[in-house]
Amino acid sequence: MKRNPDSALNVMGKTTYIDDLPESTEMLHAAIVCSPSAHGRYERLDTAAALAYAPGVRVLEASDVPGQNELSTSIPDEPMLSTGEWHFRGEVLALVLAPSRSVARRAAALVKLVGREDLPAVVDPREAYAQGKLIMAPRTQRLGDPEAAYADCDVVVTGRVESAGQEHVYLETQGAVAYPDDAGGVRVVSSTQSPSGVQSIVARILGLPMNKVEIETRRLGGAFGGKEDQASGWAALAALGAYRTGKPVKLYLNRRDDMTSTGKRHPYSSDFKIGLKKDGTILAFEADYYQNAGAATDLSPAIIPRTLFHAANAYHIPNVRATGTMCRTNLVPFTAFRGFGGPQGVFVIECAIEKAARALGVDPVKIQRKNLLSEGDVSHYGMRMDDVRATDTFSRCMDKAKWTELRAGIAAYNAANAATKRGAAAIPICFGISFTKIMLNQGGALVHVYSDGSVSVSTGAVEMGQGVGRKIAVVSSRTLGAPIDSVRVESTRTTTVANTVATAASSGADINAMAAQVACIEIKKRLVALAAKLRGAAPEAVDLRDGYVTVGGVADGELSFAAIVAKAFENRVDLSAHAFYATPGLHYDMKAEFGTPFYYHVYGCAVVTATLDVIRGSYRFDDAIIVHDIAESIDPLVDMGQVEGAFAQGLGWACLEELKFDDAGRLLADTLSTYKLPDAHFMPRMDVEFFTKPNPKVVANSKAVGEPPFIYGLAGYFAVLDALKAARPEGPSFHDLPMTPEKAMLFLTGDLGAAVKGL
Ligand code: LUZ
Ligand code: MOS
Repeated sequence: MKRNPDSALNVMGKTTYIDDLPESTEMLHAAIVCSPSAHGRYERLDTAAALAYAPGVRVLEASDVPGQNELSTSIPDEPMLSTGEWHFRGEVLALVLAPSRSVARRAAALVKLVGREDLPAVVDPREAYAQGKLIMAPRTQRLGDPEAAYADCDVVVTGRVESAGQEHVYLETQGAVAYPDDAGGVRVVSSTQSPSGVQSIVARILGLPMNKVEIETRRLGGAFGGKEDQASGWAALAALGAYRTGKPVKLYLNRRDDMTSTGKRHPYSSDFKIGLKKDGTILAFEADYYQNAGAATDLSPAIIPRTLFHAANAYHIPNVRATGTMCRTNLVPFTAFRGFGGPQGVFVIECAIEKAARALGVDPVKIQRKNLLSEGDVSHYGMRMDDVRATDTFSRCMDKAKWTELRAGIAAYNAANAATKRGAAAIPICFGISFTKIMLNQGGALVHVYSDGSVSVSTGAVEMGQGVGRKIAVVSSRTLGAPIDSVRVESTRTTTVANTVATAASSGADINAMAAQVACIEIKKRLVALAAKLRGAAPEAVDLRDGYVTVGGVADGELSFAAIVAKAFENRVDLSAHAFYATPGLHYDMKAEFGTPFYYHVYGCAVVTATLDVIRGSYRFDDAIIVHDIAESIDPLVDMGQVEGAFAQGLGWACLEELKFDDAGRLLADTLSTYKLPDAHFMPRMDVEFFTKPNPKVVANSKAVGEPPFIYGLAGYFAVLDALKAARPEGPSFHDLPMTPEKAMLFLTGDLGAAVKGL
């Protein structure tokens, strides 16, 4: 298999992003004026000093918005430009335009707030809950009767779980360039996962019909969910600038502005109660998730149900209650991030199992194995689980890790060593594939075959380094029988494929490669019919494969793909096709919280081992063994990159990255020198094996890959916790992610109580 040609460009630094687009001399550069605290108001802005700073400076405020000054796609609570009250630190109050970026930034620093008054701020979700500050009413999913089931349990354990947020740290920060057009519209090149989403927001802000707004997305330097919803504001600000000045406007955040003003993974604070039989069978589980939604609705109402759907992870539990509450605080509006609330949900049940295992005096793996989903189980949201791969992947992973010997080896090591301790943990996964909002599970494609046999494929998919373009090219090439090198996947534009959804929910390839395939099948049918006519053969005997027409299975050397295409053009055959795909079989009753919200699930298991320095609290990860349910891989190198990258990002969230806000709502880790990311030294040796049973539901028998393996990172948390318990068996279970060396040390010295809530 050839390599994805994008990889070479990425590795050599030759890929171009928005900031690499050629700039014209008339282009204006934008800088933002941000709110100075978590909550407050002002009477007006004093822009005199900014305007006087240099010729050509302009300041745009809410009153300059010709349309509706609103970014939200649900509850209207997120003005693009503040109208006098701000609700989080980093909210945009004004846009400053200038002939150069540095002038714009310096002028922005001169904008003053007149009549500033700070107001009380809430940063803690439970406090917001106590004050009744909710985004929407809580949601609850139930199965059976947990309250009644506890009576039949031998052990019942309760606990509290904290998980911190996570910064996306996409390599390319948020940005856009907007160009006015002579018909009163705009064209915007945006770093977004959702060009159509940006199109509708820009149209709303400018008060234009959508056909006067074109969005183009070439490729992104990463997104991870951060540009699913939150690219719109930056694109709309640039568009407003272009609309008001008649000049192209570039808005590109620097890293600190990006870290301050854009949403991240939601922090959660949760309570659980779990009841088990002595043999480890889980009879009942309850959880209350307090989601720190931040200051605006954003995607929180879509993220909460995914937390609930993943409340039981890969386990069948007969009695479940899971309640999710979206708490409104004065932090930046939190948003989509790889896993979309799922990892936060999985962490809670895994903490409950860890604590229950302690109470029962057994290895958590015993409880995990005992309760894995089986074929035909009905989940707590009413979905009948089929093609279940929980036990297959779990057992394979345990075998590869030689779990029994591993445990015995660790016990022997820990008995012989006082200064270092080893630990190990496993995490099975079961991740639902489909947008939880059913409407979003649709996509389109437009395929042109040019008269020389080269192929142009457009879809709604956005390439963000994840390789979706490669997968679409492979599927299109295979379907058409055209050589892979003749297929070009185009930039994503609202004028080629309309009304698309964000490339998100791991479904980019599932939806868009499928749509491309449908379009390619249509074109191929026409080419095959023509070839059959030319060769006097029955159409059933004719095919197009590996660059040639075949008749009766034999390649026709004179009818290469390009040759039959040339003939088609001569014969006035349409060489273009548009197609549409909508994921079948999805339905969900939001009132009853019951249905089939997912097309299928992705399974897998990870085992991680760690060695802890008992004096310092520092640790290193030794090995990660992963068995991942990839089904038939469209491109194994792309998929391997996704699994390894997701695991690294998950391990960073679970152990290393500390998104720390102070009590006044100020982000303390707002640069890459204070926010620590995983690097090659942090990562363990990785042994990733693909579980390759085909998935006939999806294009090329494949499975979605982007998000599920993120959750494997949680195994790192529990591996370190396992080592900590070996060092200090009388210490409490503590469930407060990330497991930083600082927390590990406080645990070892017995001083954790002050640092961890709910101990
Ligand atoms: N976005 C979304 C997502 O709107 N709905 C989802 O279910 C989802 N899941 C994962 C990532 N993004
Ligand atoms: Mo998303 S968290 O952009 O799939």
